[in-house]
Amino acid sequence: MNLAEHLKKKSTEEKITELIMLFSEQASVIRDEFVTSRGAADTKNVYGETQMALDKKADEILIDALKKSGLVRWIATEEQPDIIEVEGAKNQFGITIDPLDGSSLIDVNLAVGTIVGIYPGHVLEPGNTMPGALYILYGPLTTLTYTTGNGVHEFYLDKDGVFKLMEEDLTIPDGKLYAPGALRRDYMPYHKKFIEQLESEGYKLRFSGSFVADVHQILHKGGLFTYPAFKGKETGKLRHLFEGTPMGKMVFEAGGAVSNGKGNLLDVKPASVDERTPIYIGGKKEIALIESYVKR
Ligand code: AFP
Repeated sequence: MNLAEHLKKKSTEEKITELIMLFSEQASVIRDEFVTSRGAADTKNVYGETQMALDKKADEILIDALKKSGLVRWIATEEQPDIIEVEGAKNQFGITIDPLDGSSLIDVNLAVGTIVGIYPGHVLEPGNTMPGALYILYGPLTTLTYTTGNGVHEFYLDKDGVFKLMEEDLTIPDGKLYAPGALRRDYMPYHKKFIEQLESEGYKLRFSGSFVADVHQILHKGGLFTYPAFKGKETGKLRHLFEGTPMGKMVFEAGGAVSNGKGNLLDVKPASVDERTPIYIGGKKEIALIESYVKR
């Protein structure tokens, strides 16, 4: 079954179907750029990070496609300083995009991905208002995983450029992997104790430097990804809107949870488009454990 047939089978609203299909059509276009747009672009994004040529290219491809389609009113991307408002848009949707998460891994040929959050209107709203989210992972296979609140479903791009069903109704299993961001020497005391407990229980380390790829692995194998608050940076590193809430929505819909350490990240309304957040994402058991450490 292909993606279009699956969206139909799940009785997905027409406007959301169009949007998911539009993103799916950009996957091959972005993938082709991996060969042609290699290297750094010599510019910095709003966070002061060096942009890779591919970061910029993927950003352009997605913004152009969305603007032409008129399917959304608001576009926020990690590479743009301001939210774009599309004049004459057919729908009121707001979209958040991390065009290429993990892009510093492109030059060493590890998996990176595109992360998309869909909002009913403006994007500065809590993640629990999202009707859907998706991510495209460029690994040995190119895969697209989506949710519209009716299960989490994964597809692979076949040789004819069509996304075919790989796994339906994904649920996060019990597992013992942990992917811990930040330097150990900068851990907060509660976080240090939490990580030590996971280690004493035999959790195995898996951290690639690509959030989307690491969370994808946790979604399939269980456990937890974290990029916590750390000494000198109480807000953590990852972006609430571009990384936290869309991947949080995916994991939540697969039976897991996402937290900023104090509570459900999906309940938090971000104050600005570039807001960062501490993040814990994975199995419910692990999320309950860190929240209990933070309270102690
Ligand atoms: P890039 O997109 O700039 O490579 O950043 C990736 C990222 O935001 C996230 O995908 C990783 O989990 C995290 O940064 C890795 O951060 P460290 O380099 O501090 O481990």
